[in-house]
Amino acid sequence: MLYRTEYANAVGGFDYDHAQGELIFAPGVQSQTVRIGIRNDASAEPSESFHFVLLNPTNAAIGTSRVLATIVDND
Ligand SMILES: [Ca+2]
Ligand SMILES: [Ca+2]
Repeated sequence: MLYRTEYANAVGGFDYDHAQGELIFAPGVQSQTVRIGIRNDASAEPSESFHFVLLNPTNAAIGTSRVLATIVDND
């Protein structure tokens, strides 16, 4: 299946590294890890969020295809 990040109020390429790709699950494998880079800045701001989206499963069903990831401000 494919994955990608989508903007919410955080901006890909500015607040985090936009990511997309393909996940291939071997038989019996139920989880994988995708690392999304977070970009630091010096602005005091509200927490910012982006979506992590799964799509186009083949021979499988997706339970939850979209989740919201929140970047907690550190300034
Ligand atoms: Ca920011
Ligand atoms: Ca900040």
